[in-house]
Amino acid sequence: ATDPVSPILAPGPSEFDAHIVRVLRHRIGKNERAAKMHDWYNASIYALRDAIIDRWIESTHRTYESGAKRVYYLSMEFLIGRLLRDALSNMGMTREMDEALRAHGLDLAEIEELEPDAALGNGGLGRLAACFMESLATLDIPAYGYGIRYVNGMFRQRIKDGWQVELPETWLAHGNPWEFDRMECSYRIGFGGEVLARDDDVVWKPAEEVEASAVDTPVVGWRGKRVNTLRLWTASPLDPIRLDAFNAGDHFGALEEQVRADSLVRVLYPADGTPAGQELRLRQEYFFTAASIQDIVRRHVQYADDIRTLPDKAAIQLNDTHPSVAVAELMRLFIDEHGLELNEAWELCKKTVSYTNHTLLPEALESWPLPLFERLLPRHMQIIYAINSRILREARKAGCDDARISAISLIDESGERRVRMANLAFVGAHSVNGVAALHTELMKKTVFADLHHLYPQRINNKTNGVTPRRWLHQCNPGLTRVIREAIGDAFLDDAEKLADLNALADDGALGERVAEVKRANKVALADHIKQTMNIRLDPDALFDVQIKRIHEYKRQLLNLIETVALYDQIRSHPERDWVPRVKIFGGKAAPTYHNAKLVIKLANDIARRVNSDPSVGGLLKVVFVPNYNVSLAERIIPAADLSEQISTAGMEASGTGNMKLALNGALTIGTLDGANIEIRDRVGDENIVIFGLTAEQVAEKRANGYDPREVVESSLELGQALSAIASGVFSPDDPNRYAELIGGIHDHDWFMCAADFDSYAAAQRAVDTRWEDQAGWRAAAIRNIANVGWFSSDRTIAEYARDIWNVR
Ligand code: DL6
Repeated sequence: ATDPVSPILAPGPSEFDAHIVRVLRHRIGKNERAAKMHDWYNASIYALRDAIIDRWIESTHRTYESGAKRVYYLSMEFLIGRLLRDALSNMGMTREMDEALRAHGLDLAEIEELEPDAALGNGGLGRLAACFMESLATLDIPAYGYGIRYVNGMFRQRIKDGWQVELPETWLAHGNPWEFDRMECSYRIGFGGEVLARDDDVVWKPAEEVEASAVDTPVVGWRGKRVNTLRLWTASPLDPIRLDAFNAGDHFGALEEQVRADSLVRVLYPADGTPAGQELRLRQEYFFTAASIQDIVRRHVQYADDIRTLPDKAAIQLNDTHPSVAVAELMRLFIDEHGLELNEAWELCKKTVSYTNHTLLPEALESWPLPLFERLLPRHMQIIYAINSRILREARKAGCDDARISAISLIDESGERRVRMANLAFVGAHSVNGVAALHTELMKKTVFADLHHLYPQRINNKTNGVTPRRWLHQCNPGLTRVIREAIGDAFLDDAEKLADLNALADDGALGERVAEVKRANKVALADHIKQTMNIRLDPDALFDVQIKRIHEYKRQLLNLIETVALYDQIRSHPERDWVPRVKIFGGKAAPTYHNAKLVIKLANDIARRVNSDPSVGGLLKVVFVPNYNVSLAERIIPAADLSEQISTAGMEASGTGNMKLALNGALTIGTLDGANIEIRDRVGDENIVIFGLTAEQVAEKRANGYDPREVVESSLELGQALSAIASGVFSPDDPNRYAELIGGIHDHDWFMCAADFDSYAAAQRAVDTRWEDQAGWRAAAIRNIANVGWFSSDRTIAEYARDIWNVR
């Protein structure tokens, strides 16, 4: 373990070693002889934590003293991954820890491997929240992240006979040394019941209540300047056991309340195909949002006795629509608890709240059946009606016609009535942002066209970013060292300084060093895959990587079809000079998403066939790496040569994997979608491989209809690959397995796999040609590294701070 930076805060190694040993003895109750690896792991974290706590207390104190405005990031997901390496590196204590452990014959890298991934998120949205938390601390902005402490986060993916099987992820099984229970910080969260009018007041009498209690995790910024708090809520019943029922012999029934409370924080994304699943999800959203809003308001009134100054001291960012009930909850507290009038409350709410949209996919834009919402949150429903009447009157005044009014309404009246959470977030916020330039423009033209017409100033763009600490310094220490030697250390504090590499891009010696590091990372990944999957990979082959959630719009299927076409070509033309390729896939499918799970099976079916076919002579290998998570991403990304960012144009809001891979020197093959466009603008056309339809062309084809069969007939390669898959060449045990999946391409090709195939295949062959010129490839890789520093989440957060939150 090498520290990318020199130590800044650390005590000397022997002092730190002594501290670990003390912790081992007094907190864990063991001496060095009795300690097992896991005891050393806990002792290491507790010892490091002690240094962090001092910073944490100091940071909190500084915020109270200065009366600074705080940022509150409300997110249903925080995809954190492991924390030990991150915290050590940000505290500048990696070397001390390494030396201290070595004195006891222990290896820091092995200790790091014991840490489970905190997988409290699905994918990009949750990982973005984790990067933002780190950048907020790095930029010394006082901030809290608020979410749920799921007992079982994202499921563990096993691949059994090629199929995805979901198992619970038990990340808390051995405790969590990072967290601090704050039992004293708890709130009652109500559900159901009725709303009573008393004199001039309105009183909500919930039918049930649970207690939300805070569990805090410190978030260390780069160089340990500030430590912020990630506050996750856990749930407990007010009455843990009904003793009368227990004593009457109903032992399970007596614990019903405990089970009900547990279910709120049990899993990350309860399947919402059933009414019970939907209700649980809405309950989860309200539970964590209400606890967070109450905590924010409590903190404010404790130090400023005027609730009206809340917007001066608090900026509440809603990460997607999941916490948008915050608008109604904040209004409820303003009106019912603090006695404000509706108009004043509304103005304060808008000034305090802002909302980020992360998707245009209609199925991901949340709305709740009105009867469910009203039954669970009757007071909030009244408030939403009151807001709606205000908004719709405003719209009518502004000249909106009936069609526009019904699109703007917070209630969807088109079928079964539903509460539109995105509209609620939009009207209750002063800022609504998209996450990449194209996405933001499409928000204005599509899902929010009518709201944008009414409030033309509200939508703005904040292109996503990733933290360079985790996604360069920590995951790729070899490359970090080479860059430091080439351009010095300034980029460690300002990723845009990576641009200094541009002047050296054609320097052959630097190209060699970058290539050596890449090869070493590929060897390490190949070793890992050999050990875990027993597949042997050639580190000199081109490592072609598509790692992300499995979704039809992300088009893993297009990649697989092209893989099959390449396999055919290699077998038909063995005399050609094929570039050896390793196709690496990783990602999870939502448990109820049939086609996505079928794509995983297809990847595994193709892998089995191709990898055991001697006629490809090792020129092509296909690997589906199980249980893709943050830690695996940290292994795979530094080893990638080619980054697959091939979504149907207009459908990927931004992507952040695209940024991480380019930052680690992979060339992108991609469509003009999401942040790919901005990556192209920065790295230059010559250093990225773009193919396929544009978002406009996709929209035009969908609107005017197009005949995919015609396309398939006109492309020999595509036709052959599709019929091989559909006829069972890769699934001899069940020849019809993929007939329907491939039938969808022939019938409508909604995701434009056929439409983009020829262009994609040609782009892949252009990649081969580029690869043959290794010096050119290395120069392009360096230009990618040099020009994606702008995609640091420090830059993104600085923009939010300046344009949305109005914090320093
Ligand atoms: O903004 C973070 C991330 C984007 O990079 C991805 O392009 C986008 O798909 C993802 N959105 C979601 C939306 N889910 N919901 N709801 O995960 O956000």
